[in-house]
Amino acid sequence: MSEKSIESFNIRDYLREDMFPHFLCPGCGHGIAMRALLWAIHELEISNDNLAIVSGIGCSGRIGAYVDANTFHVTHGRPLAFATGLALSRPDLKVVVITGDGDCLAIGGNHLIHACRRNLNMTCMMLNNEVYGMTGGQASPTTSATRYTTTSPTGSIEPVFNACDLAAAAGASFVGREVTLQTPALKNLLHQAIDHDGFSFVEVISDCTEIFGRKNDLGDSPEMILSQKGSMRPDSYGNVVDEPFRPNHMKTGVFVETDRAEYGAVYRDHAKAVQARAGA
Ligand SMILES: Cc1ncc(C[n+]2csc(CCOP(=O)(O)OP(=O)(O)O)c2C)c(N)n1
Ligand SMILES: [Mg+2]
Repeated sequence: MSEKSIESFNIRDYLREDMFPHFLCPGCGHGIAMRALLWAIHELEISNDNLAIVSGIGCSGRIGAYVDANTFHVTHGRPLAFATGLALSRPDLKVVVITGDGDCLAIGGNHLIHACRRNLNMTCMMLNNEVYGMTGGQASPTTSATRYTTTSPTGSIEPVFNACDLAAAAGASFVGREVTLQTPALKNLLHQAIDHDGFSFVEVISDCTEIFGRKNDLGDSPEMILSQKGSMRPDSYGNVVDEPFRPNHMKTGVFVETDRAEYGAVYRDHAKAVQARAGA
């Protein structure tokens, strides 16, 4: 596939301008993730007609509404289930799921593990802001220990999911993580994920300034986004990390890239074989 240059990328070509102004809070990282996604789509020369975006409920899920493509805003936790039917029946489409840490790992956690297990051709971009942003800031499966949320007013004491480890263990054939601070790296990761044949899972470390950052004294958007630099492992960025370094055991980059039978192809071959048997 040929790749287009950044100079030719005009994000407006990919947006529904009549949906603006958008509803995201100032400083929300989700918009950066949307830009990186559309930049990757541009590089891959995927036309609006061939792109299907399926999203669940949440600030993350709302992103889909701004993209000028085939978009489906479905029930909370269910975008992977909906996308499974879509990708199976329309293998000609590039299916991208946009979901949040709550949507994907809490109510939708079961769908995630089975999507990873099946390995159907689609990309799942999970925006991890450590919180249920849209509903006012409840704790999610990725809320770090000691963080204050509306459901952990004295500090969260729950262990967290490592979403990438979970996806890898469940069988996803492509798994990666990136932070919004490193937008070109995020674009490259999404490019690889969308190009991958099979189920690809990308965790984006985003930030929720208003609902989460404010409660936890994490500063404004620049402080929150810059802190991503210090919280990743130094080896993710060639050992160059600003001090003070706060290790949180998270790495960025591609963790899994394997060649495994794609479920849609297996399904179509199986259907043909069954039909041939029935006809014989
Ligand atoms: C069945 C159902 N349960 C609960 C809700 C309420 N609800 C809407 S969004 C959301 C959580 C969203 O959090 P996340 O997926 O992390 O997205 P964010 O807003 O943080 O981007 C919840 C619980 C709902 N809409 N439907
Ligand atoms: Mg969230």
